[in-house]
Amino acid sequence: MRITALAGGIGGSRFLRGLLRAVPDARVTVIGNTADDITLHGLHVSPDLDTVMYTLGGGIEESQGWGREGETFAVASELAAYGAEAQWFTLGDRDLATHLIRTRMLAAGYPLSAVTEALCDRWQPGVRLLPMTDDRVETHVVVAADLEDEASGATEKAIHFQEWWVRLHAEVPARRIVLVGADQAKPAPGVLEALESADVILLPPSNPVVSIGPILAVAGVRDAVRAAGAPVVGLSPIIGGSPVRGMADAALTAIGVPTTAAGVAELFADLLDGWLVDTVDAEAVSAVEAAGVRCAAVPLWMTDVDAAAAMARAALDLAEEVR
Ligand code: GDP
Ligand code: FO1
Ligand code: CA
Repeated sequence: MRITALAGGIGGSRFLRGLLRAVPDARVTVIGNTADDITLHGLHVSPDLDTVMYTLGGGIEESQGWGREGETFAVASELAAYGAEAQWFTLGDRDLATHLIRTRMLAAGYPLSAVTEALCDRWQPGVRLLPMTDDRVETHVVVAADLEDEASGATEKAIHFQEWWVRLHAEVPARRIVLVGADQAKPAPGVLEALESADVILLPPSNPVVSIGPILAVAGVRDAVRAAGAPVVGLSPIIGGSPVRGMADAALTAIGVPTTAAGVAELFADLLDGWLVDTVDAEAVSAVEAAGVRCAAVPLWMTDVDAAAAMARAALDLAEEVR
């Protein structure tokens, strides 16, 4: 069975780990979000691709959900001693090797897709991991200007997603979320083919606005998902009206979508054949089905790999029902 999944970081990779346990023989292609990518100290950092690669490859810091296990921070503390920015975003020593190789290969002219393949040679994640695009796409968040900016007459400013998320903990209201470059970006090699040839397309419980949203915003991708012959099944990242972890509610509020399992289903209603909500959201099933999407309620807490595997089986069962 050929499965193609769209994925952000933690939610996406924990689900994928369950999927591989549930169907070890499946050929899984993952289309990863690169709109979180940021250049720091001259290095190209791809948090979501690395989270998938480390989680599936056995190198993740499990307690945190991102970064390398057994990490040390000698370089970060030396950079801080120089007063080098950005100190709100810490790169660990082990993780730095990944960014050094990625940056060196990009500078030598390799596209991000080729670099990702080379990095995965080491980690053997058990999936084919494709960046959504080889072009630069960055999520920016428009927030109210602070006093310093107002001196120049500006009333608002756009900051990099990571600055809003990591430095400001998404506590400053987002006026708009802008996917810079998405319209011009071309899907990376293999992306459209993986959607066309899939037997099932899955939307894991990733952040709908800043993880799945940017992937679908790459020119042609949303249309390719819609046009694909395979059933498209998603899993709600919202349980009982709150994101299980992280600040997805702040991102949903910014685009005017209610933080509910049904609200997220509506955001993807043009694509979805099936949608899974948690058992506590069983009352949402009829609303989702009224929008023409087959819906079922099953436990959606990824407490361990077995729980994630059970979710993956439920998603594949739903795909069979709607096929
Ligand atoms: P990020 O890029 O690291 O933020 O990760 P993703 O975008 O892939 O996923 C983040 C989202 O995963 C969060 O917004 C949560 O809503 C969702 N999430 C995390 N853990 C769970 C879980 O156990 N169950 C469900 N249903 N969603 C989860
Ligand atoms: N998240 C943080 O909250 N603080 C950090 O210093 C930080 C560093 C970091 C380094 C590499 C990496 O791959 C991820 C890192 N993250 C950090 C996680 C992260 O960037 C965000 O949670 C995601 O991009 C949101 O999806
Ligand atoms: Ca992300």
